[in-house]
This record gives sequence, structure tokens and C-alpha cells, in this order.
Amino acid sequence: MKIYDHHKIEKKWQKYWEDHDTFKIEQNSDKEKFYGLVEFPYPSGAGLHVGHVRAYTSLEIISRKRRMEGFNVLFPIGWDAFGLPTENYAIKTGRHPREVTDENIKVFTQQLKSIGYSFDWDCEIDTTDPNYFKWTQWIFLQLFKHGLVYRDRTYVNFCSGCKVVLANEDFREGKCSICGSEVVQLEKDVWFLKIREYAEKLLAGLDDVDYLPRIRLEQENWIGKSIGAEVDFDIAGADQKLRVFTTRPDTLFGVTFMVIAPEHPLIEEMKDRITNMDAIVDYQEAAKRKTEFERVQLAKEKTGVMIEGIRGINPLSGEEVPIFIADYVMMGYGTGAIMAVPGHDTRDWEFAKKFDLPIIEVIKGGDVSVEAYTDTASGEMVNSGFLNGMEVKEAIAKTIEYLEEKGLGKKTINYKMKDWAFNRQRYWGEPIPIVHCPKCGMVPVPEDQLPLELPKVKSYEPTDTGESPLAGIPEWVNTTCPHCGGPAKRETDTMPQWAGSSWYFLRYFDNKNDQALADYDKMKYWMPVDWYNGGMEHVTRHLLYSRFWHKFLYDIGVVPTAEPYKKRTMQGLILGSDGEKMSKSKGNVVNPNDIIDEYGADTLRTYVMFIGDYEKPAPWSENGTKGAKRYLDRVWKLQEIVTDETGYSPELESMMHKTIKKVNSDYEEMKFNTAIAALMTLLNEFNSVGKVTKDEFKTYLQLLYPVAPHITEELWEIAGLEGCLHDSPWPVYDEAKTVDDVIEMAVQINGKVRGKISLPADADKEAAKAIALEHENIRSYVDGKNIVKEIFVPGKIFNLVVK
Ligand code: ANZ
Ligand code: ZN
Repeated sequence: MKIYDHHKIEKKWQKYWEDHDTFKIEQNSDKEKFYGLVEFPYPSGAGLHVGHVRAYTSLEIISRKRRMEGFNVLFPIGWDAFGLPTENYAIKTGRHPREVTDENIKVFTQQLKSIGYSFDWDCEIDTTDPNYFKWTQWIFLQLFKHGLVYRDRTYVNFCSGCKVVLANEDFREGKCSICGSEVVQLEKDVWFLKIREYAEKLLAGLDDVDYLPRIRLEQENWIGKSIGAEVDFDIAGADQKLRVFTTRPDTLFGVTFMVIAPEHPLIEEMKDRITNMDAIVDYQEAAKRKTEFERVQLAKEKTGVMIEGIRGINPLSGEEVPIFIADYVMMGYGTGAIMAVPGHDTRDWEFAKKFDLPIIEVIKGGDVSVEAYTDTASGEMVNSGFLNGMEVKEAIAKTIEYLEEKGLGKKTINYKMKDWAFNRQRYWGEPIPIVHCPKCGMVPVPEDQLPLELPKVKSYEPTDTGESPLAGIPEWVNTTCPHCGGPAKRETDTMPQWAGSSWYFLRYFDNKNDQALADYDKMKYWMPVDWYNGGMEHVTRHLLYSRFWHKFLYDIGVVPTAEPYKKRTMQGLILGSDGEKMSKSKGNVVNPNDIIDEYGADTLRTYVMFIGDYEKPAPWSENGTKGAKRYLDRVWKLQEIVTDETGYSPELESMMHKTIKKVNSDYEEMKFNTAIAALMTLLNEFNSVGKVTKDEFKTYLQLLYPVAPHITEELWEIAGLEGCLHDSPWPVYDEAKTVDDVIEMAVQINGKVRGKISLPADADKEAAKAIALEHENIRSYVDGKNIVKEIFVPGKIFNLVVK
């Protein structure tokens, strides 16, 4: 026996697969297709990470299995390559982001290839390739033409150090989390996509797909549909009204004050009547420096200022209530104003306590002098005029009816999801293909001029004004209006990181098409993605944004399916050996290259799949890696005890069938760890029997192949088994042989015995029938006829009457 030289074997098979186009997709195929999608990586300078390996190996296993099952498999990879880290690195080193990106892609490619993934590399895509982003820009223009794009003035968080607009997650207490510099609020015109118009479709579509329940929930929560009412409160002695959004119109009699967001326009409108503007302006300034996250935190001490000089009037009770500004009310949700019900809302209760405001109980059940009583999905109304005695649900309906009748309010649906702020003020992104013309306004760049490429520049450093570096290139900015031919200026914002990944799955199977984002017939064959696996961090925005674009493309007839992904699953994180999240600063990052060098790609793959429950986080362990290697060493040694016998030996037959069944279903359910454990158990069994028949060996290699393809291909070849392992069919099992108590039964057709079947002792009629119909002779008596009667007495008689 030769030694298990993983270096040599892995290189050999990787070359073999590449030379033989083993994983190339078939176009125009009659075969059934399987499209397995993994989240394409951002090619950062740090290289591939073992987290990627966990994310990709799952569908790699499924893809290899599907090929053995006879499917035409698309398992592609590409690069989500626009983005800040590359740009920042390029600025720091004085190199062009293009050059840096290409270099990083090279490293990633080499790493992925060295793991032996069965990607079809001819399908590769790169979001920064003009032939790709031409279509990203094209989709933007379709959205624009269909009225789903608009510009709006908004406040953005601008870091004075990084000179970039930050997301809310990127700063705390007014300081940038990246560089620590002060973050200021700049008022800017930015682009928005109207994803809210798709909120209902995005919710409804969840019924037609198979996402893990927690992923579905994330989608629903992010959309955040909320049914309630808008109610108008008059302002005493003025014409203005103050409109609030409430999910609990039934609690109107419990309103003892109102609160508006610090940015609410009412303040500007009524500043002449307000007598404490100084205090209010101070409060507004302080609020600007807080993140939304800080503002909505429940635990924090409530702050606010009473607006002196104006009061609201409760539309049901006619009573006057004071109005406050407070930062726990957000301008971006509902109407930016609330009716406060301290008896039944915790934030309002805390606020009332702090400012010594009255608290009224309107739903029975708690003690509102101690805390807000919020367990109010049901309950009896009190202190509520005409609602007294009613159940909550009835009171909600009655109040809405009353408000609508009197013109005081109406039933309203709100979504937490905001429109998609679609822009970045940096260089390394897709230019937004719009021209600003003083005469014609915003004019789309004609489609035949796409791709609108990035200009070559000397400096892509961002500017102090928060404008993109593109704004500093007059040759690029100054252009002519495609509409009137007059002088005009190009838009200088680029698209956000999310753009390129919102449609990438449509491009893989037709990545060179220059007439369309993809050929319609090809989309009809390959779409939807059958199985999409990725991280939990991408189940909100990325998943929603890509579903939104897809639904829009479906609505305008560009794509053939309403949903892009049939199924979505997730992997857990791999933690450092210290149980902490892997990070450069903690020095606990594991580089897959090191593992491949020392133990081999098959060991890496096996270990990462054996590390624990696929959906749960798992700490890396050097010992675990060694354990996986020892297991493969033992698999390698099996060749010494392979005999020339065919079939399964009697003492192992049942175990073989059971193992096939378990490995098969475990792979499908992403229970890779227990599948591998079953294979380890079977290996022990071979060793205790002291021999493996040819067919047992063959089945074993087939089952292990998706996880450890190199060693199994090699062993297949050494054993002289027919053909190549990757061309062999996925092993099948006999259900009857997987149960311990197997009985034999004669099967009669119209009273005559036509065959014998083995079946589990506890099989019911349906199971027995299924097994009987697999029996060739029995089936020949049934085919083309109708079974009109089935007589089944377990263990005794099984008679089918056919006509
Ligand atoms: C009165 C009330 C009584 C409320 C009660 C709740 C409980 P969801 O379910 O998340 O949609 N609200 C409305 N707009 C707000 C804003 N811009 N900022 C902060 N809070 C806002 O929550 C809707 C509830 O959140 C609304 O119903 C409102 O308070 C508050 F016992 O009105 B409620
Ligand atoms: Zn013009």
C-alpha cells in the first residue's frame, strides 16, 4: 500500500477535474437541473477564511451528490468586489482599486481551487467587471423609468476622518467606530429606491418559498408590517392638526400627553407661538448627535422638552394634553408623532413618571401605578366613555369606525422597512447612470451607452464635503444632456455595496451575454435557485434587496419567476479556538491554507463539516482537525482489506442499507456531522469484520465522496472499480433492509401468489404496497390495471384485487 500523500492526490484530482470539464454545466439539456447557490465572497485582502469553507462545503456536498443523482448541476462562484475595504487599502498604498481587486481575486481563486470545490469556473462573475455592471446600471435605469427611484433630502452620518457617509451601525455617541473621529450630520440629497412599494409582495412571497423559519421571521420583522390607525389631534386655538400613528386606537381615552420627534416640522411651523424655542433647539441639536440605535434603546433614561405654547386636543374626550419633543419618537416611522398612553406603554410610562404626568388605566388587569400594563392583547376597557365594558378587539374596531365616520382618522398600515438609500460617495462602485440637466432635470444615460465606466483618476481620495471623488473630475462630470444636447453634469454618487449582489444569481449561467442580463430561455431553465445557503447576517437586507429587484424584474417581464430562491438555509459561525469570534486583532484566525498544507483539503472539508451542528456556532479545534485526518488515514487503509467478493456480506447488509439511508437524509437536512459519524461507525464495523467486499467499498466511497472527493476518487481508482467515482450513481438503499425486523410475505394478485417481498414487521398497508409494486413480477400484473381492493393482514395475507 502506498502512503496517503494528500498533496499529490489532491493536485492530481483537481487537475483531472479541470482537464475533463467534470463540473461544467450543460446548456440546452434534457436533464433536470439543480442550482445550488452560495453567497459569493467579497475578495478582501485577508483571503479566504474557514467561515467561507463552512458556508461553501455544505452546498458543495449537495452539488456533488446531485450530479451522482443525475442532475445537471450549476454550482457557481464569483466576486462581490466593489466596496470600501478595497478602496481604503488602495488609497493607503497608492494603488488602483482595480489592481488590488484583481490581486485579491487571484488569491481567493487559488484558495478555493485548492479546496477542490466543484465550481464551474467558466460561470465566474465579477461585479466590478464593466460587462457585469452594465446590467446593474441597466436594472437601475428600469427602476428609474418605472418611477421606483427618487431623490430626497435627508441627514446622513458623515465621518470627518474617513470622509464617508456611515451607516447607523458604524458609529456610537457621535464617534466613528473605524477611526474615532467626530461624526457630523450632513444634509444631503440622496437616492432612494422604493422598496416599500414591494412590502406586501415581499411578505406574500414568503408563502411560496422554503426558508428556514428563523430566516422567514427575520424577513417579516425587517419589513415590520404594523396595522393601526392615524388619528388627527387638533391643536388648541390653531388651524394645524397633529397626526399620530397608533396601533392601539382603543387606548385613546388613556392619552395624557403627546410626543413628537425632534425633527418634526410642527416646530418650525409653529415657532412663533412656541415660547421656549431656545430649549427646544438645544434638544434638537443633542438629538442629532445620537444614533437611531441609541435613541430607541428601551433601557435608557427618557429625555424630552415640553413645548410651551401649544396643546393637543383628544378627539374622543375633548381634553387638552401637553405636547413634548423627545428622541424616543423617530421621525422616520409612522407620522413622527405619537399619542402617549402611559398606562399601557412602557416608554410612555417612564416618560410620564419622569415628567410627572397623569397615568390613566384604560384596560383592566394590571396596576398602572406600579408599571405600565402591557399584556393587553385582550382585556376589558375601563375609563373610556363609549368603549367601557368592551373587549380590546371590539374597542379597536369601534374606535376606527368612529374616527373614520367623523373624519378624525383612518385605518393605516405601516412598515418599519424604510426605502432603500441607494448611494455612496466613493469611487469604487457602479456609477449611477443619470445626467443632471438644468433644462430637462434628471435624464437617464441612454441604454446603448452602458456600461458607464469609472474614469481613470489619479486620486480617489474622498473629499471633505462628503462628495464622491468623481465630483473632482471635470472631464467626467461635464457632459451633454442626452435629451436636449445642452451642457449637463453627471451624477457623481456611486451605487451601494448591495447593488451588484442583488441580481448576481441571474448572470452565472449566461455570464457573457451582451444583449441581456441573461437569456430568457436560459433563465427559464435554471431559475429559480433551488437552494441558497449563506450567513445569518445576510437574511435581512441582502435577501430583501435581491428579492425586491427580482420581483420588479418579474413584473416588467425580464425574469420568468416571481421569487429568486426556492430554499434558503444558513450556517453557524466558526469561532476561534478561544470560543471568540475570529478576528485579526485577537489573533485567532485560522487560515485554510495552513490546514490544507499540513493535513490536506479533504481533512479540512471533513473537519469543518464534522465540527458541530451546521446551524450553530462552533469553536475551531486543532485536535478536531487531527481527528479528521486520522479518520481519513483509516479510510485510506481500508484498501488493505478489500476482497473480490461482490454484494454486501450478510453480517453487514442491514448496516449498509441503514448507513446509505442515514447519510442520504442527513446530507439533505444539513446534518453533516451525524452523516460523517455514521460513516465512521461503518468503518469501525468493516474493521471488526476484518474485510470489505468490493460493493461495500464502492458504496462507502460513494457516500464519502461529496465530503472528501480526492481521497475517495483515488481509492476508487486503486481498487480498479469501474469508471470514475464522480460518474457513478448515488447509492440506493432498500427500505425493508433498514429495519431490524424484516418479514417475508407472499403477495397475491386476484388470489394467486405472484411474488415474495421482504418488509418491516410493522409495515402498514401503504408501505407494503409500495414495496410490492417495486417487485418486477408483481408489478407486471398490476401495470395498466386498477387496484380495486387491497386485503392486508400483517404477516399473514396480502392480496391485491385488480381489474
Ligand atoms: C398608542 C399606544 C398605546 C401605542 C399602547 C402602543 C401601546 P409598532 O407596533 O412597532 O408599529 N409609535 C408610533 N410611531 C412612532 C414613532 N415614530 N416613534 C416611536 N414610537 C412610535 O408600534 C406602534 C406604536 O409605537 C404606536 O402605537 C405608538 O404608540 C408608537 F398601549 O400608540 B402606540
Ligand atoms: Zn437637457
